[in-house]
Amino acid sequence: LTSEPRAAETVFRSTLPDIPIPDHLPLHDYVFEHLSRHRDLPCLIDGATGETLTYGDVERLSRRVAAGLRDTLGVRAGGTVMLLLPNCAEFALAFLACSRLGAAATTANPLHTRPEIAKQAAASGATVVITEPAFVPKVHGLAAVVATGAGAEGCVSFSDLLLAADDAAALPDPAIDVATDVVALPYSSGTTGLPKGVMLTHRGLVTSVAQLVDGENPNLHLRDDDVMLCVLPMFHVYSLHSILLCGMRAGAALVVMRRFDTCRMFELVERHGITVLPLVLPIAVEIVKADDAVVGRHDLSSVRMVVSGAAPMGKELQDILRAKLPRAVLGQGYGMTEAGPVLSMCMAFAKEPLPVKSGACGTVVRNAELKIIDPETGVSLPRNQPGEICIRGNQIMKGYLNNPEATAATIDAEGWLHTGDVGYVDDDDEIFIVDRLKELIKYKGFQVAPAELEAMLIAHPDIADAAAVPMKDDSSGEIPVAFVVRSDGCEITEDEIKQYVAKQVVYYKRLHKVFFVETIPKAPSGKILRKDLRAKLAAC
Ligand code: 4UU
Repeated sequence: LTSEPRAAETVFRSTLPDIPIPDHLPLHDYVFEHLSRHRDLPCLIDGATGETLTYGDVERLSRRVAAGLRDTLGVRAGGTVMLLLPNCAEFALAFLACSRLGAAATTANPLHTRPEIAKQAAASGATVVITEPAFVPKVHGLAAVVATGAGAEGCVSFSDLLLAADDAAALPDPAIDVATDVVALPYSSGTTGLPKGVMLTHRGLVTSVAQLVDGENPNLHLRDDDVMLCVLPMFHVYSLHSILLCGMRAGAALVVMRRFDTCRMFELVERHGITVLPLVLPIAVEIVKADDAVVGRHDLSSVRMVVSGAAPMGKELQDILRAKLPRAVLGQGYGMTEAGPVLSMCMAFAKEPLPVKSGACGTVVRNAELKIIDPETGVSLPRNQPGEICIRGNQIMKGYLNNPEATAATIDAEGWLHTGDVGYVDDDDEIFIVDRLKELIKYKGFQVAPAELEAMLIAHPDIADAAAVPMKDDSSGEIPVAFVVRSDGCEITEDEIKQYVAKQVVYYKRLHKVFFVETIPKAPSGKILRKDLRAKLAAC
């Protein structure tokens, strides 16, 4: 055997220089590093009530919650707490409290069904679930339960966690190993299979936040006089990272909205002078669809930046949106939970902005390396050639919790994380995503794991085989649909199948269509040929 010398890899880097990034601070200390400057500035503003917590309040209250979780519920370094909350101040306080204790916060959508929650609670090893009274019946018996608001029986009330005196809450800081200790444990199916716990460490998240908002010329230039809308759910990594953590690091005010509503959003923009709007495709679609009369009634001129992410946003939509918000710079960020999460960010958001193209999803973040590989050969590709996007840097996940096989299938021996996204880097270093190799379905930016739907479908006695795939949709990005092979002699209908799935899953995983087929196309290995099914959908 002769060993060929390996061809040099084409590695893409940010057009911005690398910056020093703290590698010794736990996440909460990093977020509050500039507290002396930000103490009296508004941090969390409740969109519904206007109630405001300053940075000083949030720092102090998160200490108390930490003391409460430790003393009342025994949460310690290495422990796990599940946050099952809609957007609210308590989410932020509890997340920071976990960080203080050296515990991990595993986040989930409170609209998940009990079985979905039970699975994550068990797999993550959560000993405490923090939720709202309305969701308590879904979590009863899974772990100790903390409920916000009043009057939830059998629960510790969140307000009791706040009772610790400030001196008792002067916690002896636990020894946190920032390089290895997990602070956030979101769930993601990655490139294949069922949702898995994604271990994001203190250093990982500090790096990822710093890559966007730190340095002389930050890639995402947030200032302490910025007002950011926080309507994207904090339990998803996009909002958790790019709104909550980046916003707080920068000292911005966050206007917290529990549920999206176009008119309410316009009102809040006007009332609080919102300057930064982080969005996903369906919200952009709503803004574009909104009556000009409604838009015209509100002064939206404060908005200077509109960030879109979590799903592709086409050039056309971006152009219409730009016309509606003429004073705002519009661009995309590209993230993936496992990538820590941000891989690339629009350079028009930098302090010293660069021109960008519609449809691009940014330039690779600084202090990181990105390459595009031929999915067949693994060889790295030059500019303008589409291939699988891979990323390397301190920001990427440590791995999947208790799943070394899945970790090894995603992060290779040289430390490259393989995204399962297909894209290319153009002559100006802008990244364009053009396809997806992985199984994922993205409905309104939310992950739907085909394997989860398929396991459910195949468990039905009237179903012999099944495959779940994404179908393109203008307002949701993609919708989950299934190809189903009925068992011999069975007459199960499309509606019965939809109902059967709907009963078991959160709303966004529901099937929108069922196509009955004779067989599911498979490779000799047994792998579903998803490309063939997607092509079939594109043709119909
Ligand atoms: C085309 O969606 C996310 C995280 C998004 C994010 C985070 C911080 C965006 C901006 C930001 O600042 O994570 P997941 O794990 O839910 O989904 C990851 C997948 C990607 O692999 C890709 O397929 O979602 C898709 N995706 C995008 N696709 C994410 N962003 C984009 C995008 N264009 N801009």
